[in-house]
Amino acid sequence: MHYELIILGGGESGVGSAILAKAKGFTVFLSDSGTLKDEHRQTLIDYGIDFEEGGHTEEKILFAEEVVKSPGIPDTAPLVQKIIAKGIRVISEIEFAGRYTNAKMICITGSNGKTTVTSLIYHILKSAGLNVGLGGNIGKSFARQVAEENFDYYVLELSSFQLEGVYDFKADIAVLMNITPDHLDRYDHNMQNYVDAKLRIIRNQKMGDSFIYWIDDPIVTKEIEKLKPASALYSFTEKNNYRATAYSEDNKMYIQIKDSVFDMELELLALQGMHNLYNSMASGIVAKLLDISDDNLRLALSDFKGVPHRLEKVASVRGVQYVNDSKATNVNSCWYALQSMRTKVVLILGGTDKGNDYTEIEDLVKQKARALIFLGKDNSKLHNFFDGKVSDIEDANSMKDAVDAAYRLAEKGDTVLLSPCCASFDLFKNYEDRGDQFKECVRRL
Ligand code: UMA
Ligand code: ADP
Repeated sequence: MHYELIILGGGESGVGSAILAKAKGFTVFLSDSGTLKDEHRQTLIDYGIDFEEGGHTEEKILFAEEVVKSPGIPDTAPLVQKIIAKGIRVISEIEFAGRYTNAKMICITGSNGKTTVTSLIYHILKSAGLNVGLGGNIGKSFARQVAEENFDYYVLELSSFQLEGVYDFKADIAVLMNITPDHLDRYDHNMQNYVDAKLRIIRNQKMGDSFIYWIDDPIVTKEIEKLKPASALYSFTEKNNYRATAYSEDNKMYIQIKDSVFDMELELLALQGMHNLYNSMASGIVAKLLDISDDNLRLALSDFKGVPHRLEKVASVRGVQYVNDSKATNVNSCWYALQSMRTKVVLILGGTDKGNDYTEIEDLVKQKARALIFLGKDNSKLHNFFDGKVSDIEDANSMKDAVDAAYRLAEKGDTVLLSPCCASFDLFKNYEDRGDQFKECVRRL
């Protein structure tokens, strides 16, 4: 049988794409090199979608008209190279699903802060009564929602992996939080390749569309000069820089937009810390662009519950505060976590290295870290960098060992911070598993 559309990968993204493809009348085949999760296999059977698992059959795949590739599969995978060499277009789920909805697209990317900002914008719009969906790199796949829901707005978190495969897709409102090194292992250790993927968030934007960015980000501002976006530009900063759309002064944040000024006391914001001020500002600009009232915005910025595994306070045990920042999977996010700490810190870090350079956190570690605990299968890179810079350094092979060591090393008034700088896949299923195990071990202390 000849299939028009091939879906590579049968995870959240691939299964969602297959459901949408089937709904739109394509002859579609899903191929997964590994073992499908039971729920995904069952969904494909329920929807009558042809699929294979345990390997990719090239004879089926190399004759497709188009291939929708799951974000976890890199372009360098030999099969993907063969598909490209045959001239078959390889797109992402976002490109595919974007063709079948007229909803207004609010898209968020950045090296850090994506999930927080996406969730906060969603909270603001939903609280204001808009018919809005949440998706992308978070939760239920965008494609599946396009197939089965009828939203007027989508708030989409977009990873660089997803952005790699967008061509005609357009964000009506694009938010780029920041660009710092991440995922360099996937980008040939070439930062510009990663930057280029991120900047695809403004691809196809025209006059009337909006682009929100951090005015102090050296990489993004340089790219803006180079690319000269046609969209209207809006920016944010924690400084009192009136050239920015959102800025702060005298413990208040301001958003000046559409001839009006929104203001709010910083202490009333649900999310605290400098990075979270950026997150509130970016979200606030989106809200004002969509004409959310000041009262609704103020309420939503103050009653947002936050997202687990991001600077999440777990418990205070014998005067020591334990904080779960398991989602800090790169060096920059750990920098912001350390920067927001008011006490001495016992820092638990380590895991799967993504081409990390720890120079960025060196000064903060020297200032604030009482001890470091390296939690990973291979801690040699961490030892090479930090040995001799902090007096107490220990290795741990499990979360229990790490938390026990932290308990021993921390002094009253300290904070034990899990902010690993690394991916979690060496010892844990994912960052949620790592954070959940941390919380469990702390509760058992
Ligand atoms: N697979 C193949 N062939 C290969 C390699 C993998 O078939 O050569 C198969 C695997 O066997 C597996 C499937 O592909 O069954 C997995 O695909 P995937 O890794 O793309 O995972 P999904 O479950 O589809 O989830 C993806 C995103 N995952 C990644 O980008 C790695 C999810 O982001 C996203 O929420 C989901 O799509 C929704 O559409 C997760 C993530 O870790 C949260 N993102 C990265 C991050 O945040 O750092 C970018
Ligand atoms: P992402 O989805 O981009 O990974 P998250 O919102 O999940 O971002 O936050 C991940 C980590 O990054 C958090 O644990 C926090 O320490 C840090 N962080 C959150 N927002 C920002 C920001 N605007 N700038 C820098 N770091 C941030």
